Amino acid sequence: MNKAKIYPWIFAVVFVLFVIIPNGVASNEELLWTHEFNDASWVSISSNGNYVAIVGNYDLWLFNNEGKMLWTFSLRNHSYVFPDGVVVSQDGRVATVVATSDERDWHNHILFFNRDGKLLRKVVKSSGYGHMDILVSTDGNYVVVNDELRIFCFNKNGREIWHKGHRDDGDAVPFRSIAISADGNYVRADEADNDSSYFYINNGERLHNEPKYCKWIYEETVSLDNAYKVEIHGDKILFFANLTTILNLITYADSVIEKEKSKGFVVAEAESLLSQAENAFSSKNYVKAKELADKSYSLATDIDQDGVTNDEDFAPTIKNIYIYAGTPFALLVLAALTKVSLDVRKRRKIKVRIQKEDKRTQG
Ligand SMILES: [Ca+2]
Repeated sequence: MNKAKIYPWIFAVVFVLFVIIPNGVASNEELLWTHEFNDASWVSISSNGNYVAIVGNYDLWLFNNEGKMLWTFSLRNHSYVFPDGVVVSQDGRVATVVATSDERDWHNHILFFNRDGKLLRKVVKSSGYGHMDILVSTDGNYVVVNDELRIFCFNKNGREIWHKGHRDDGDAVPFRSIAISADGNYVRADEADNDSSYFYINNGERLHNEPKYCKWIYEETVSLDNAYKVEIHGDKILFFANLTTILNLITYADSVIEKEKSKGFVVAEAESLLSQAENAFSSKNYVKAKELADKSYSLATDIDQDGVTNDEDFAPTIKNIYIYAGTPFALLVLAALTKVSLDVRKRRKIKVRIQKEDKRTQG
């Protein structure tokens, strides 16, 4: 075992001896921050763990994972009441379900915000079909909302892509709840008779059977990699880091770096980020440690960061966009040069012809 390989093991042993054992194995969760609210009804964490959205009877808030409030939106000032849920996607977009009422009916509103708290779109659905659930796909590209009889799917900007009514077989068995698969491809609608329906998320087409190997997500209060968790306790929001998970992410990034290195890829930058991640972890800056470990992993597996992993990249150290973009550019230059040279020849020919004709007329 070489030196580089032994360091993470030493790190892990030290961690177990001095961090996990003294705190007890069960308490590998560290409370990173907490925030007190007058009222907080629903909470959501983005799949990457970077954002937390909270909605209460009066306000909507967006926080980052370090507990910094990014913006707030007053529901009360817009006469919205009864929030039914909130979601936040990886890029910090927020969607929430709230209601308004007139003399005749209640109306559900689905509000879509960008990361800066700008209201991008509001969709109004008349009520009478009960409470609404709201979920966002892992990649943040779809927002799915349901009431008892309908499911609506929106794109990330709040444009409706499809909706489905409850299956019309004479028995009104309302939708009880919805779930989205962790891979972000399917929607599951659970019915009151314990039956379920399944749909492709991108077009709403009904599946005949339950897709295999699906992990269903009913609410987002834990980040997808399990590193962060958010909870409501009375008037408080609590944000936890799972130290075992973050340490595993660091160890995993290290093993990936070693693997890529053994294939001959230059991973110096990833190594530097990883040692920064280890330092951040030691100084209890867990958010930074996770961020650096994620970056280090990403850099190790895709050196030029063009989205194609080194193994599949035919030029792993040059962004493919330059190569693809370079080809048409070269063709254009070639075409332009050819045209210039043709023009020059044409002009020369014309010149020669004029000179000949001049000679003839003079002669
Ligand atoms: Ca690449």
